[in-house]
Amino acid sequence: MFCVQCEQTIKTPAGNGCSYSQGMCGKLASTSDLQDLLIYMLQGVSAYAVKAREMGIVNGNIDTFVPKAFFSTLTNVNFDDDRLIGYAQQAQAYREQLKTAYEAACQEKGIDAVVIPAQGTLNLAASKLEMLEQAPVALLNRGEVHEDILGLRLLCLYGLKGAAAYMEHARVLDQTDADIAAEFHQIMAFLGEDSVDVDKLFNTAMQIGQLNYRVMAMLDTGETTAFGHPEPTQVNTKIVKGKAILVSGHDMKDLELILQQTEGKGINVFTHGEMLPALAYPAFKKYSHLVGNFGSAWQNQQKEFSNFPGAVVMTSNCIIDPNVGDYSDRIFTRSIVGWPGVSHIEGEDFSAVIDKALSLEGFKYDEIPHMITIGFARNALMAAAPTVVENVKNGSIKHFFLIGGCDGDKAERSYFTDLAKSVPDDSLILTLGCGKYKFNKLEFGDINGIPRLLDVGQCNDAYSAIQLALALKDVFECDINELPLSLVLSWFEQKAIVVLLTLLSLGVKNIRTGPSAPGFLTENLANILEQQFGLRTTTDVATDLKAMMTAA
Ligand code: FS2
Ligand code: SF4
Repeated sequence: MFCVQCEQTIKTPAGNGCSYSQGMCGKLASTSDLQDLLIYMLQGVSAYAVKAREMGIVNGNIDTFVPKAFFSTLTNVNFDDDRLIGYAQQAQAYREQLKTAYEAACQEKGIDAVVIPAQGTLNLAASKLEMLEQAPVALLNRGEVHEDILGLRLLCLYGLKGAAAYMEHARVLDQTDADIAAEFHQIMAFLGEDSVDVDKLFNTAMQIGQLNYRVMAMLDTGETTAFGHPEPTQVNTKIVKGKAILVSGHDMKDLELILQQTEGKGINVFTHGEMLPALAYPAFKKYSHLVGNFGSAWQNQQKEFSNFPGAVVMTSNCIIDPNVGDYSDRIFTRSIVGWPGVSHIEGEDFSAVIDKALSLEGFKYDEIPHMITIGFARNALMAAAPTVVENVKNGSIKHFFLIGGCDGDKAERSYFTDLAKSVPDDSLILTLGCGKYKFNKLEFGDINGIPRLLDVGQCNDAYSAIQLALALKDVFECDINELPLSLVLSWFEQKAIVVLLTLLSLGVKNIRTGPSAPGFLTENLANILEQQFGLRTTTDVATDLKAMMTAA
């Protein structure tokens, strides 16, 4: 086992990465090895997808499958070995399908077909035990490789995982793009070649950032087309009496299906974690039984789900061991999410969830509501932009902070709460991702009617924040890095990595990330990123705040 993709990875003096019998997230060595084997097989599919495209052969199902299956290897997504094996077997079948079609097309045109080695030829063994014996060939730290090269390869691979996840979120909303799929396959295949070319790997990291910008735009189109543009909305964060379903993750299509199927059934639906922003979309406002948000970010789910007297649906990341909190019989997984022994729902029928919720007690009383305001995505930000600009010009707003990303359970993450509380009163705070739960229930007041805390949405809604920054840059006729804007990103998993790559590829400088540097970034790589982009790790609030305000 070797996995170093998330913030909670095991760091040792001998080298970083979870590499024993189990990762810090609970991922077993066997699951990790199967995930690496799956990635290896997917790289074989992509390599043949690239070759097939050269012959004019494009297969939409395969274009969809590869990022979706890749998504299952992100942190806290799929811990179910049988499902991972199923994806790997499907990958092999798709690879052979593409290979056959490609070779036939070559023969027809009288050209020699290229034979893809390694990922293009490995055949999966019949049993899980034998597959695990094959796995060393696919380990991400395979071979003798300089740590900087390995770090760069992992930066690319983990970044591409984040982009793959957003591709799948967009695909669920009927948004696909053949050019994006082609580029995705090309990068996936390249990463399978174990390149030692530093420049090429570095450029690929930037290419992944650019690709993800287009993916996030596509996802934004999917969400706003399906559900309208988020509007500033007051959301109750306290419990409401009655039977209950809790919907977590990023997939709002699932939330819609659940709301439709629970209408008139006497069940209240709550959002959790990254589903909170859904409450701001016009399409969901017609459902009076969508009553608010319950709980906070993913790392608190074992305690919060234990206290939730209803059914829970995980539509995407982040899931952690449901057996710890003793709710494994009332949690359901969807899409690429998996936990062994937990009910998984395929298709569009949520009656198992509804039946479970009806069989449970539900909340016995109402709590006094506590309202928070959300819904400052692209359109709402743009609508507010003229007033914001006026307030910048008259000196009422002096600085913007983007404090967002992932949440996590390390104590050092109080940094983000302290930072939000400490920014000067004449500053606005934009936030996004589940990192917002570190401060989104606090009162920040307003500046001449503009709320000081603007919740932009899910982690992928970084796209909206980028649109605001680009609009402000145009209004003030300056470079994006000359705006009085400081970005502080809390990172945990691979979606945050790709959002960071997107920002870097757009030329955004001086971003701070925390609470610690990724385990796969060596000192050399961190230095290069600091020199080229001013990228640095957070230190302490007072020092960072002073530096950010001085730089403005
Ligand atoms: Fe939070 Fe987890 Fe959004 Fe990340 S719910 S850390 O996957 O994607 O952010
Ligand atoms: Fe370790 Fe994170 Fe990988 Fe889990 S996802 S095995 S905690 S690095």
